[in-house]
Order: sequence, then structure tokens, then C-alpha cells
Amino acid sequence: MAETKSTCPYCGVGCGVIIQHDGARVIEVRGDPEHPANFGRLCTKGSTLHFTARPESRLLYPELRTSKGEARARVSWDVALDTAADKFASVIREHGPDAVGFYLSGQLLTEDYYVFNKLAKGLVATNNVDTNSRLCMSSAVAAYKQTLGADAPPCSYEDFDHSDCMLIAGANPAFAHPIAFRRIEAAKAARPDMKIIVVDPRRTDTAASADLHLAILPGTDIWLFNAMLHVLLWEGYVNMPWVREHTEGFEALRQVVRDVTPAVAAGICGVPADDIIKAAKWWGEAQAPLSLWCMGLNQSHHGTHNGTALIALSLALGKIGAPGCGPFSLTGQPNAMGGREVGGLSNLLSAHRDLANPAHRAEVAALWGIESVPEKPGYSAIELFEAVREGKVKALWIACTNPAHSMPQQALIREALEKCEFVVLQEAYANTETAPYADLQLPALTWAEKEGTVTNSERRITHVNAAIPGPGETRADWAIARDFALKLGEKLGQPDAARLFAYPTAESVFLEHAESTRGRDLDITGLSYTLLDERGPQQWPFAAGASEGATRLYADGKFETASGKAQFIVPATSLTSEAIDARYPLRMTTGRLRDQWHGMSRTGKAARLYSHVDEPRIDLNSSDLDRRSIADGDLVRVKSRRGSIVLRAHATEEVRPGHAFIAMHWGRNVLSSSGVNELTLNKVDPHSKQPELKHAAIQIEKIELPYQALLMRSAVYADAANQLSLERAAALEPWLRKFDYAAVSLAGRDFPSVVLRIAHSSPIPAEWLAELDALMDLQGEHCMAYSDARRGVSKKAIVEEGMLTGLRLTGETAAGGWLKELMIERAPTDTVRRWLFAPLPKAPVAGSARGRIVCNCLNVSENEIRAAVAGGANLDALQASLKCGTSCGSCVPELKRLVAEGNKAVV
Ligand SMILES: Nc1nc2c(c(=O)[nH]1)N[C@H]1C(S)=C(S)[C@@H](COP(=O)(O)OP(=O)(O)OC[C@H]3O[C@@H](n4cnc5c(=O)[nH]c(N)nc54)[C@H](O)[C@@H]3O)O[C@H]1N2
Ligand SMILES: Nc1nc2c(c(=O)[nH]1)N[C@H]1C(S)=C(S)[C@@H](COP(=O)(O)OP(=O)(O)OC[C@H]3O[C@@H](n4cnc5c(=O)[nH]c(N)nc54)[C@H](O)[C@@H]3O)O[C@H]1N2
Ligand code: SF4
Ligand SMILES: [Mo]
Repeated sequence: MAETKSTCPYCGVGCGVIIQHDGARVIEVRGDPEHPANFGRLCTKGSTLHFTARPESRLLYPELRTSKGEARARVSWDVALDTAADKFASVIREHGPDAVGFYLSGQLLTEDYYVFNKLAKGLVATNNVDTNSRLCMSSAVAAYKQTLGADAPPCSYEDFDHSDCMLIAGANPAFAHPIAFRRIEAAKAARPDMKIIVVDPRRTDTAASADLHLAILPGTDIWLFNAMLHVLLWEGYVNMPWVREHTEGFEALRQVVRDVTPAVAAGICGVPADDIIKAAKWWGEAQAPLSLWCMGLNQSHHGTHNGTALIALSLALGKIGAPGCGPFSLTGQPNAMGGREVGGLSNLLSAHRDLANPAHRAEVAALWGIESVPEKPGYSAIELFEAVREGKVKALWIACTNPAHSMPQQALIREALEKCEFVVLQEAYANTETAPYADLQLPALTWAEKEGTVTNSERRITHVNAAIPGPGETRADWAIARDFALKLGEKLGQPDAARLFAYPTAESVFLEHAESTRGRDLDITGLSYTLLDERGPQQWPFAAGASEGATRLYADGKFETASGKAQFIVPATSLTSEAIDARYPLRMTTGRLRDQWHGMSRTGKAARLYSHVDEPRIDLNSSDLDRRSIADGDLVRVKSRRGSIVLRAHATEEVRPGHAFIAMHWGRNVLSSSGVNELTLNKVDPHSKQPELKHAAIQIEKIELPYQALLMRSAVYADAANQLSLERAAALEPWLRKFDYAAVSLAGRDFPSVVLRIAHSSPIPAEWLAELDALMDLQGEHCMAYSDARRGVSKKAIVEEGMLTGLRLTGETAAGGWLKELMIERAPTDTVRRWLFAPLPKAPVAGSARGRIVCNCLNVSENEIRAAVAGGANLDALQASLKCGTSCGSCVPELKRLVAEGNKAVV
């Protein structure tokens, strides 16, 4: 077995992974013990990467559709790129370069990004190149630029070890940045006096582990931060000499916060004034105060000012650039940072240059050896899709992102994609939600197959290596962009293209990018693939001749602004863009689950990653359910002013009364609706153009869908079970929309099964059930059936080699949980036969359900943990007896919470 060093392709922590493979297939992964982001650890998602790196469900060949409404057919790469170049060239000739657009992703490698950016800005001469980072980090980018003058997170992960007060606002790192959170837990364990404050409307696992949780009302962060600054001023914590010497604009902000007393903010934020004062005092007294933030602040129509108001708290104390200090935005995607470095947004240029700056434009033109780069700002993500919808942009190139799932107000996005004359989708996986709209699909290499570099949250660049060749005709993203550019250059009659895109290797792209950073804040002229291989991942800046990168920025109190001084910004005072009212009385927020990644094209392929949360749902406070006579587990219709979806209600005290939470992961591939972005709205921040994906006003009502069915199918052998489950899940997708509610998922570990849940308002036609039976192979010689037409109940079971491998219940699905467990655990099935032919549909009491799996590595369930806690176990005892939380550690925050809840119950 061979080993190849790479990084995890999920979150911005940027953990190093070692891919274990046989040259053809990935066999296992382990954390890279030498990587400075994770020192060998991986979370639930990273440690299951090998389950996602299989050729099943990959996009293997270019596919082209010759006219709308027809199916795509396989074509050669040559025909594919030729057709695309023809189409783009004709649109450009007829309607100008701004009639085409590129929509990219923070999950591309820096080299991929660089070539696309040059293609748009250098060859096509349009700035219509934007990315999903617009939905993610653009508010943090704008906040850094407005205050510190450059898009450069000044901190490092090692600052967790030096901080004595951490303010985590609008971030749930226990789920979204687990390995960073392991490091925070370790810091807290080593220095229990360190204070952790979490600002989040929900009581997340991150919040539950904090010393102080400020459960503010959504959208009110600026009021909280302003009130904290008020207290800092009042109590004399502000470092006035430093502020005078190194900053500008404090006076104006002081005027504003003078009136924002803790009492005023308490009324707006919905938290006690004393807690605001306590937070401010902890912050003011700290030697090393550190703030962390993520989407709870960025995804707001005042996301930029959420960031500047938080950054002001560090500037007011002059606590930036020293160990343990500063404002640290957590990057969402693995390489959103790299994208920002090459200027991969419609208002940026290579190496943190600004499109609006004529000198910067001239520098980039000189670097590329072209006359000029276009001056007119391009469309940002939301604007781009609006322009497509209005017919202004006629050809759209989408790479490494799934906008028909992840953009807000899906109805408009679908309309845009339908109208667009020519949509190219460059994807690694087949059948994403965006795929139906693609006129041309191009198969890309992905993790484990491609080479390049990524930059993580702490500015650290890692060389990512290819371990195995890609399946089918997949090609590297940067190479696809290069080959298209060469063809387009020919069609447009631009002989320059051959010179501009003469890249033989990914490294040649990297070297040009590095050269473009010379003399800039992120100067990496000292880096090369060789150096990164020999000396490991490095932080920027790392200029030629340097011996190491910078752990921290701004230690000298000099900033990247025109005056060299940091800026205080007077922030906006608005709240959420949509207020609740009598018709839409609930505040909905959206976000992430621990074990799923975005649209689930990868995590959705690993059965065990469904076991933490096994069905799409809306989290609501039990009081809101009681008031509406809705039980935990009932189906509800969730409505906003944009759309309506059906989900299962889940009662939880994690959300306050009047609030709701829906994870962003479930879309049309697994659900009867498009999921939460059917409900969200496309209001954007004026500075960053980032949409407010976190907030919308909704209503819920109980929905009666009496005709229910549950279908499950596994196989006797593990490999077959995995492959068949994936194939069946994909085949079921078109069926989901036929029902008022339907959700498909995987379940199990070594023997995955596919699970289809259906609820419908009218009887489910027998022909549909017959077709579903055929799709799931719920038939044949091993199939036993029982039906009671009078009571509308039917049951089917398949027992192979003494194990339950297939199941269909209609009419009455109460025994579903027990049977699902029987199937997943591959328990002996002697009871099944008796149950199957019994007239009463009840489950035998003996098989008590294990419940949700909390520890995915060791397969330990919530009920087992609760039972141990009831018997007096604390965290150590749980780890010793059940072994939960002893491998990747992702479940440790939840274990702590279950122990705390158990102790509370005893008191
Ligand atoms: N497991 C997993 N991890 C991921 C990802 C994933 O898909 N799955 N995606 C990655 C990406 S791209 C990103 S951007 C990050 C996102 O990482 P995070 O931002 O940490 O995760 P989210 O769950 O989107 O949102 C964080 C929190 O914001 C809170 N919030 C909502 N509204 C407000 C508000 O008005 N104020 C405050 N203070 N808080 C609010 C929500 O309750 C939520 O708990 O995660 C990365 N890591
Ligand atoms: N309501 C709501 N919506 C949200 C958010 C939210 O919090 N709430 N969060 C937003 C945020 S922060 C983000 S970052 C976005 C994420 O939204 P998306 O970018 O749409 O999410 P992914 O599913 O990660 O899409 C990446 C796609 O790239 C494909 N892929 C994987 N590897 C490769 C590769 O090497 N090459 C190519 N060409 N393709 C590849 C994957 O199969 C996948 O389909 O969602 C945003 N949408
Ligand atoms: S924390 Fe988990 S998801 Fe993020 S990079 Fe590390 S292993 Fe991957
Ligand atoms: Mo993100």
C-alpha cells in the first residue's frame, strides 16, 4: 500500500490527510501527524473520506445536449470544448464579453481558480467571474478590508493556546470546524481559567460548552458588540494611546455607542444586560482576547458591519498581532482563502488587488502581458443569476458548486438556469441538483486525484498531491479551463491565448500566481511545490529569501490602509431584513450538521454519516409544537413568503421559543422539495453583496398525510450493499417529487441500506408501489408479504441468509424504527416472520431502539450513552466503558452535553 500526502477537501481548518491507496483505489485515510493544522487528527467527515472516493456516482464523460428539453449524450472532450468555445465565442461576438459569466467555488484549488480568473479577466475581458465565496466569506473579506486594509486574517490556530478570552460569534465550530474546536477544548482543559463566550441564537454544542452563552435574537450582533464597546469605554478598558496612534475613526464610533447601553442592547438582543456587561468585562480584562466568527455574522444583510463591529472590539484594546489576540474569521471552504488570493471575485484582481484601482489593473495587465483588464465591475453571485434570469448573461460556466441547491430563493435560480441559453457544469459527481440544467457537463478530477495548493483559515498553504488517477475521462479543473481558453482564443481570433495559457503543469500555474504576489501583503514569492514538500505547509506572507511565514500580522501596529492606520467603522443598525409578523411568526435560521457537507454529493455517499441525523427535519422548541398541537416527529408544512416545503418537526431545547432551524444540506436529491433555500430570500449586504442566508420569517402548520410508506433495502455482501444502495438512492430521486413528502437516505455502516420514507395525502397507487418495489428490488423468491386490505396495511420483508435485507411497510410504519435497526445491525430475524404475519402492526417490545448514533467512529448510540449517564457515568467513564469520543472526538461536545443534561435531571 502506498501513501500520499494531501489535505481534507471539506472545511477551512485545512487538515492534512495521508491517503492510503494501491495506486488505483483509495483504501483508507489517516490524519497527517506532521500537518500543523491537525497534527494527525481528523473529524467524522475527514476520517470517512475513503467512502466517498469511489467511482460509483462520479461523472465520467463529457455530456452534451444539442437542444433544450433533450437528454444529454456522451461526447468526446474535443467536441465538448469545441462546442462550448463556439457558443461562448458567438455570444461574445454578438452581445459583448459581459454576456457570459463564470460561477466558481471555494473548493477549487488555487491553480484552478487562477486559470479561470485569467480566462475571464484576461481573455474574455469580462469581470463576470464570481464564486460561492460570495455566499460565504465575502462579508469577512469586506470587513477586513474596511478596517485593516487587506483581506488578511491576522491570527493562527496556535493563538487558541495563548488566548485567555475567546469570543465565538455566529459560529458553531463544534460542528463546522471540529478539529479547530478540538484545539480550543485542549486549550481550555490546559488553562481552565480561560473564558469562552459564545454568541449564537441557538444552544449549539459550541454554546453549551461555553462559560457564557449569549443567545441573542438573530441579526442583533451589532447591538451587542456596540454595547460591549460602551462598557469597555465606561470601565476604562479602551487603550486610548494605542487607538490614537494606530487607528482612525474612533470618535465617530464612540458617539454612536455612547447611547448603546447594556440595557438598551439587552432589549434589542433579548439577553440580560448583566450578561452583556460580564462579557465586556471578561473581554476588557483579558491579556489576550481572541474573537472567532463565521456564517452567523457573514450571512446577513449587514454582514460586513457585523464583522467590523466585532473587529472594533480588538482594535479598541489595541489587542491585535500579539499571541492569542485578534479577530479571526473562520474560513468555511477548504480553499476560499486561495480564491481570494487570486482575486476570484467579481470586484477583485490577482494577489489582493482591487478592480476599482487603475494602478492595480495596470499591474495585472502588465503581469499577463495584455493591454488592459476590463474596468467595469462584474456581477456578484446574486447579481449574476439575476442577469442570467433577465437574459443579459446568455452563457454561464459553473464549476465545483451546486447553485440549484445552495443559492437563496431557489425559484429564481431555477428560472435563471432554465432560461440560460447555454449552461456548462464542471463537476466531479453526476446528478447534482444543478445537473438537470446543464447543456454541457464536464467531468472533473476531485480529491485524491488532483494536484495543486490550498490555503486554510490561518493563511497556511499546503501542497495537495494526487494519489490515484481519476476514473473515466475526468480532467483537472485548471486543465479544463486552460483547454477551453486555448479553443476560445482560436474562435475569437486572439493569438495571445496560446501564450497566456501555456501551462504544462499545475506547478507552472502556481509559479505565475506566486510571481503576481511580489511586493503585495500576501507575497509568496519564496514558496514553491518543492519547498512545501520539503518543509511542509507554510503561512503567508513568505517572500523570496524569507525563512518562514508569518504567524501573525500587524504586530507593528501598521495596517494596509492608505494611512497605515486601522479604521473604526460606524456600523449599520438594522436587524434582519425580514421581520416576523402575525402571518410569519417564527424566526428561521439555517446552518450545518456535524456529519454532512453542503449538498451532500460526497458525505451523502457514506452511509454512516446519516446516523447522527437520519432524516431531514426542522428544529423547533417544544413549546411551539405544543401550542400548535404538533407532536415531535409529525410532518409540518413550513412556509415563507418565497415558498413552502414539508419537513418532519423535531422538538429540541437548542432553539428558543419562536425560533426554528433547518440544516442547509437536504435538497432535491434527497427530499420532495428543494429544501431550505426554497424559503430563504436574496437580500444582500450592500458592501459585500453577500446574501442573508441565515434569516427568514416563516410559519408552520401541521399537515395530515395519512398514507405512509417505508421502504428499505440492503444486500447480503458489504460491497454490493454499498454500490446497490447508492444506485438505488440515485434511481429514486425522480420519484421524490411525486409525493407530498418523501425523503431518501442511507443507513448502516458496513452493510449500507437505502431508506425511502413517504407520506402522502391520498392513497399511494399500487402501480407506484410496484415500480418502487422494482427499483429497490423488493421482490423475488426471498420476499414474504402480508397484506390486510381492510385496514390498508401491507408488509413485505426479504430475509436472505438469515438476515433482514429488505422491507416495505405501508399504511402503518410504527415498527419502522425497530426493523431498521434489525436490518442495520444484521440481527437474527427469527422474530420477523412472526411479526410479519401478525394482524397487529406493533413492534415486539423486546427490540428496544438504540436511537441516534452519537459517536460515529465507535458506533455508540444516544440511548446507550443516556443509560450510562443515568447510571452515574461522567465523560471519562463514558470514554472508558463505551469508548465513545475516544477516536476523532467530534462527539465530545455532545457527550459533555448529555452528561450535563443527565446531571440536571438527577437534581
Ligand atoms: N459539518 C460541516 N462543516 C462545515 C460545512 C458543512 O457543510 N458541514 N461547511 C463549511 C463552510 S463552507 C462554512 S461557511 C462553515 C460555516 O460554519 P458556521 O458558520 O460555524 O456554521 P453554520 O451552522 O452555518 O452557522 C453558525 C451559527 O450561526 C448561528 N446564527 C444564525 N443567525 C445568527 C445571528 O444572527 N447571530 C449569531 N451570532 N449567530 C447566528 C446559527 O445558529 C449557527 O449555529 O462550515 C464549514 N464546515
Ligand atoms: N440556506 C443556506 N444556504 C447556504 C448556506 C447556509 O448556511 N444556509 N451556506 C452557503 C455557503 S457558506 C456555502 S460555502 C455554499 C456551498 O454551496 P455549494 O458550493 O453549492 O456546495 P457543495 O455541495 O460543496 O458544492 C460543491 C460541488 O463541487 C463538486 N466537486 C467536488 N470536488 C470537485 C472538484 O474537484 N472539481 C469540481 N469541478 N467539482 C467538484 C461537488 O460534487 C459539489 O457538487 O452554500 C451556501 N448556501
Ligand atoms: S476539521 Fe474535519 S472537515 Fe475540517 S478539514 Fe479537518 S478533517 Fe476535514
Ligand atoms: Mo461556506
